[in-house]
Amino acid sequence: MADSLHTTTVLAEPGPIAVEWGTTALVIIDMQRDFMEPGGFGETLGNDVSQLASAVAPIAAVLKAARETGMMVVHTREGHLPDLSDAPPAKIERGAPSLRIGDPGPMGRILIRGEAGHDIIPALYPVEGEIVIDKPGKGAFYATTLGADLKARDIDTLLVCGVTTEVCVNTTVREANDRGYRCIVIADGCASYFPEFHEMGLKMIKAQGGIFGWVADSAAILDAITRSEHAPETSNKLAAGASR
Ligand code: C5J
Repeated sequence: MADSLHTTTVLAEPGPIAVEWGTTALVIIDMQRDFMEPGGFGETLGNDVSQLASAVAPIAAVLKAARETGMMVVHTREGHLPDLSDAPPAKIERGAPSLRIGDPGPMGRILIRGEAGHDIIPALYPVEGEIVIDKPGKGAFYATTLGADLKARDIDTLLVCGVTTEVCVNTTVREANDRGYRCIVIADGCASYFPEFHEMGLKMIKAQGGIFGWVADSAAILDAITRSEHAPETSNKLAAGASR
C-alpha cells in the first residue's frame, strides 16, 4: 500500500525533506524491557529507566500510521546468545554494573535472547509481517541481515526512533548514512537516560547541513504521512526546500 502514497515533504531540520513513502521504512531501535523497565540492563548500569518513557507514545503513533499505510516496519533488539559467544569480553567486563550481561535478573538473564527482559515492550510489540532484527552490537547493521532486508524492499529512506538516542540510535544512523540511506530521526520518539545526551545526540545528526541525517518531531512525520494519502503536492510546495 505504501507504494501508492504520494511523495510528501517532512518539515525537518536542518531543512525539509521530500519522502517517497514506498521506499521508506520505520526502524524502531531497542524498545526492550531490558532498557525500559526496572531490573533490566539499563538499570544495572545505574540509570533511571523512567527517563525513557517519553518515547513510547510518539513511537506508537508513528507505528500505527506505518501499519495503516503498509510501510515496512523493523524492530531491533540488542542482546546476546545464551552461551555469550557473540558478546565480546570487553563488553561484558566493562564498568561496575550491579549485574553483568548474562547474569540472572528479575526479567531473566540480562540482555540475553529469549529472556523476558530482552523482548520488546508490550505497547510496541511487533505484529506479523514486521521484521525483528537481533543485534549483538549497538548498530543495527553490524552482524545482522538488516542491510539485505532493506535492499530486498528497495528501501532508501529510514525513519529512525527508539533508545537510546546517543548510543544505539546514533550508531545505527551513522551506519545507515555510510551505507547511503537517508535517515530521519524522530526527535520525540527517541530518549536517553541523560537528557543532555539526547539533545546533543540529535544536534550531532542534523548539524553541518545534516551530516548524518534529518531530525523531525513525530507530529511532522504524521502530518506528511497523512498528506501522502491525499492529492499530490504541487511542485512549488516540493520545491520549498525539499532536499531530494
Ligand atoms: C545501550 C542502546 N544504551 N540500545 N543500548 O547500551 O542504546
